[in-house]
Amino acid sequence: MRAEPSVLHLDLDAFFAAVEQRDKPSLQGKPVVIGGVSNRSVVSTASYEARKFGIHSAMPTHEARSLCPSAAILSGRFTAYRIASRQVMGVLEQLSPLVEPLSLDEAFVDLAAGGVTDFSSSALTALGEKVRQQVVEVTGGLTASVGFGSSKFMAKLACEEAKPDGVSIIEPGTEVDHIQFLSVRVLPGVGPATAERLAKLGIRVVDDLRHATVKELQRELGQAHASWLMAVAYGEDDRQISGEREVKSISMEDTFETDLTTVEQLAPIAARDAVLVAGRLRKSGFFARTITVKLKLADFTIHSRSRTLLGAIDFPETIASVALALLEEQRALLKRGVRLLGVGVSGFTLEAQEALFEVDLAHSDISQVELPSSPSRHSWDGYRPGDDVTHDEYGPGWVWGSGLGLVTVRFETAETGPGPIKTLSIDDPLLRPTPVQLPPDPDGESSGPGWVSGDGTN
Ligand code: TTP
Ligand code: MG
Repeated sequence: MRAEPSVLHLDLDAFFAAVEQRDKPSLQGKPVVIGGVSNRSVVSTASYEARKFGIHSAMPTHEARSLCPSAAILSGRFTAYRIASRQVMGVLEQLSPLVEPLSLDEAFVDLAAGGVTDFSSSALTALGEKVRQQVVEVTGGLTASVGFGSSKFMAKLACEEAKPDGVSIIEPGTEVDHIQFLSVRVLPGVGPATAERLAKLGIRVVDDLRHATVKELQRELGQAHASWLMAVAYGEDDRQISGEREVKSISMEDTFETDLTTVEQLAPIAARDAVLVAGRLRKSGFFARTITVKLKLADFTIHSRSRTLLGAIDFPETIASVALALLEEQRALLKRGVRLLGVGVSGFTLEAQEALFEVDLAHSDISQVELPSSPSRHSWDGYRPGDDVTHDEYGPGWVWGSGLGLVTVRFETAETGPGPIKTLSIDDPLLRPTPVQLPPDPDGESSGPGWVSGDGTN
C-alpha cells in the first residue's frame, strides 16, 4: 500500500444515459433508461432522475417501465459511447503514462508514475476538479466523479463516495474507518457467491471479516482467497496499475461448499452468472460470439465446453440459455460432483451482428435447443428508439418511437436545444438513419477489443 493517495479512479456519471441526455436536449433533467426495448431485455443504466424511481442496471426493462412509465427507454448508441470513452481516456493519458481502463467509462491512473508530488488534500482536490472540468469540455458536457486513495481499492471506493459529479479522497491511515461498517460486497474479490458463503459464517460487514478466524475462512474459501480478503479488510491492496491490458474474455466463477450434481442445482447459478457477465460485457462496449461453461469436478479435473453463435450478443438471457444447454449436454458428467462452475464469454466484436440467436452448426450440436428470439437492438433492422436520423427537410433528430408503418422523430441535437416532434411514414424518402462511424484512433492503435480489465475484481 502506498503512503500517499497517489491512485486516481475516474468513473463517468450515468454514462450511457448522460450521453443520450447530452445529444437529446429534451431529455435533460428527465428519467432516461438505456436498455433493450424488447420485453426480455435488461436495463444497461438509468439517468439519476430515473434512479429515483428505483430503476437500476440489470433490472428487466419491463420492470423499469412499470416503475416509471414516463421514462424514455432508448436502445443505446454504442459508437457515441465509444467516442466519449476515447475522449475521456485521452484526458487521463495527459496525467500519467500508467492509465488502466476498466471499462468504457472507468479507469485507474498512477499519479506517482506521472510525476505528481503534491498529495495534499487541497492539491488533489484541485487536480480532481481540473480533470472533471476537462472531461466536461472534451465530451461536450459529460460529468465524471473522481476518487483518490492509497490503492486501487481505496481510489475506487473514494470515487463511489464522490458520486455523482464530485471529488473525494480517502486519506492514508483512514482506510479501515471508511470500510469497517460497509458490506463485504465492497471488497474486491467478493461477488454474490462469496458473500453468501461469508454470510453463512456470520460475516456480513468488513469488520466481521477482520474478527473472523483465519482457519475458518481458509477452510471456507481456500488459502489464497482467504488471505486476500483478510488483507483488503484492512485496506491493504498492493495491486499495480498495469496500463492497457489485453483481455479476450469475461467470466464469473463460483466454487461450492458441497459438490453439486444436477442441472437443476446449477441452472440458477449459471443464470445469475450470465447476468453479471452480460453487465460487464456491456460496460466494456463489446459483443461476444462464444459462450463457455467450465466445470471443475470433485476429482479436480477441469472440463470446458463452448458454443459459438453466428452473431455477437450482449444479452444475459442468451448467455444463460447457451450455458444451460452446455450443462444439459454434460448431465452425466455432473453426477461426478461439481466443485466449481464458470460461465464466460469471448470472441469479442465491436458490433452486434445479424442472425443473433442462431447457432453456428459447424461448431456445435445444439440445433435442438430453443433459444430466445428477442429482436436485435444493435444492428439496423428498422428504427429503434434513440437512433440518430436525418431528414432532408427537417434536419437531424432522433427516433422517439416507431410502429404501424410510422416513425416519430424529435428534431433536435446537442447544438439545437429542445426541438419539435413529427410523425412520418417509415418509407418517407427524405428520412434515413444517420451514418455513425468511430473516427480512426488518433494514436493509430487498434480500436478493437483488448483493453478491458477482465478479472472483475477491481
Ligand atoms: P457504471 O459506471 O457502472 O454505471 P453508470 O456510469 O451508468 O452510473 P454511475 O457510474 O454514475 O453509477 O457503468 C457504465 C456504463 O456501463 C453504464 O452507463 C451502462 C453500462 N452498463 C451496462 O450496460 N450494464 C451493467 O450492468 C452495468 C453495471 C453497466
Ligand atoms: Mg459510471
